[in-house]
Amino acid sequence: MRKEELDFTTIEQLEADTGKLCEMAAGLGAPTWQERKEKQKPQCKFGEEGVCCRICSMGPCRITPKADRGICGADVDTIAARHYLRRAAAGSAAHSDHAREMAHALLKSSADSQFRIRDEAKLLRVAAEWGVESEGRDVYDVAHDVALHGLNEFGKPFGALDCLKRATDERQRVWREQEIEPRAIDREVSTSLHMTHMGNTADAPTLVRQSLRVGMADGWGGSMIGTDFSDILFGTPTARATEGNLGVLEDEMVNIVVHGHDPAFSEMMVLAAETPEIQEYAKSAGVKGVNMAGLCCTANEVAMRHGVRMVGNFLQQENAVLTGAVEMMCVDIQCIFPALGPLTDCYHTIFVTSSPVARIPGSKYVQFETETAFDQAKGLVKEAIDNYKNRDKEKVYIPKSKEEATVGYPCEQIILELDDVTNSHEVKTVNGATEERGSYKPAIDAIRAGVLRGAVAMVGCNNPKVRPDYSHIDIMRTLMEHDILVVTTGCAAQAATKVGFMNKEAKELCGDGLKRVCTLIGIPPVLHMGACVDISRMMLLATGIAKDWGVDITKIPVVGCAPEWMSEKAVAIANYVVATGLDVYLGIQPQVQGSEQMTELITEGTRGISGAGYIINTDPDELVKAIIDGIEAKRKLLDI
Ligand code: SF4
Ligand code: MSK
Repeated sequence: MRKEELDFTTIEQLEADTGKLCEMAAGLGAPTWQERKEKQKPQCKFGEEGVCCRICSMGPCRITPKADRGICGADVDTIAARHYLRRAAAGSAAHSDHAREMAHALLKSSADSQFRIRDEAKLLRVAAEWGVESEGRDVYDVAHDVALHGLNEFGKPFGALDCLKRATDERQRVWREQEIEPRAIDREVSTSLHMTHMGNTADAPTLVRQSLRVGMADGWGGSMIGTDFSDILFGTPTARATEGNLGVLEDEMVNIVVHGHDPAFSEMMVLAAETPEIQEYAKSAGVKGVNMAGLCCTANEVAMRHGVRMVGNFLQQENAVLTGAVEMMCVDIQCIFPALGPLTDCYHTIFVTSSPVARIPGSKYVQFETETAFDQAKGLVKEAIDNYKNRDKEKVYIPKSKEEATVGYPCEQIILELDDVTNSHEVKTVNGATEERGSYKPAIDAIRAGVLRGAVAMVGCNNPKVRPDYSHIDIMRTLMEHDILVVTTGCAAQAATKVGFMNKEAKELCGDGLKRVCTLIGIPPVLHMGACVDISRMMLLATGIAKDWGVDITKIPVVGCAPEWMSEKAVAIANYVVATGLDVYLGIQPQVQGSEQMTELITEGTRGISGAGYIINTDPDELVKAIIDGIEAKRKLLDI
């Protein structure tokens, strides 16, 4: 197929679909974020610039031309830095608490339940790495010890996180010497909150250093453990076909949307819907079947492991309900609009919350427990089937737009794809465990030769401060044209799906070099690596490339980019990516620009600590130009 023949969905089509849904919603009096955003204008400039402090009840204090300090004497730099660290700590806490849940699920795993070991090789690899004996033992005894070891990483009193040993020696040295090596995960979160308590650290550079450390507790702690344990329990993802966008909802089927982040809940829903019992139930209710669809990062999890189709990303969560065709929306944790309560009241949609961490008014609360999860899931699917008869045809509008995608490229899959081309696969035994590892050398050779210029980890959310999805799409397209491979997670990944960038035919949109690589290996030019918790996979990918290349990670032409980020988790992520040694290009301001010192610290100051920093530009065209220039500058330093 030639470029001119490609007929992928455009951003204008996506916006037209949203426009039509919002118009119908207005007719029904259904509230939307677009309407609420208008009512929030103008947004508070003090908050925007990070110069407002509410840390103690002598405040709130704001820095203005007439007041250069808060009541306690905190200046603008202290105030901006404290709030920045608090956001990073909250993000780290969120990802890591998710991981803790996965550890508890692993601790309860058994051969006769749905929480069983699906990737034994990975379990044994982690066991060997952590010194958990596996020789001659029952696999579940090993799994439970690995889970306990993981749980200990949250609160161990001494030492640093074990996953740090996966990094290059050089990185480990930098982290140690710069004192950003995270100790226990919970300790870094607690210390961050303690440091920012009224009357403690006022020194902005120290607070920025701790932001890196608490970010590291997420990326090389909570997130990394969460990803490993999900793979062990539900299987390490492999490349598979799926589809994405609102058009995956079915007019004549029961639509259930799973939304959030924790795969434990969504996995059970997907497995339940596939049982003969549920299929029979649907038939007896006179419906054609159950159509499970994912939203936000839960979508990434179930798409990569089951091929479940993805209905959309963060700012599309209301759109799914507005179609009037969703019988049930089941959520777990994070990125869930409280607005879904009043919104689902306007439709027949049953809104189910499942976690004590995310209780939302207007929802039906079903507390999910590992022991009863599968039966609870079957009960919910049956309830959704029963609800199909309540669908009001007058309210239904399902946009047609959807695109095919190939998803599921964790490091293991990338290595396999490269092996298939070069036959460099080797099987080694490390500490008693079988380690199958090829090498990133073919990709490195392509970068050295200039066929590929480099790679960008595109991550992050949507944010109504910018045209939703536009920055993701615009930047990815330009990178592809410039022979830069994109690996992506989270809501950025779904933006790519919606416009066909994860379709293998999208190679036609690329420069000659990237097109050649995609054709040879048989991959799309945008590789799907998972949910936002899986950005830890990206750190291991960059580490693997640096190790196989034999250079420090700061030197490889690989960078991170979050053009539409919004959450506190994104602040934690940006910090650990920078601490890992990769520059991060941001399209949304991190709300510290009221402080010149903080602006300097996060863009330049961190370079003296980890060798990387932020590059911030809210214009996507200028941001992508900066990324390309940054990659070319790294190539020049490597003399390639
Ligand atoms: Fe105001 Fe200081 Fe209290 Fe912040 S900590 S609210 S600046 S008095
Ligand atoms: S869901 S954190 S909006 S990526 Fe992970 Fe999307 Fe950002 Fe939530």
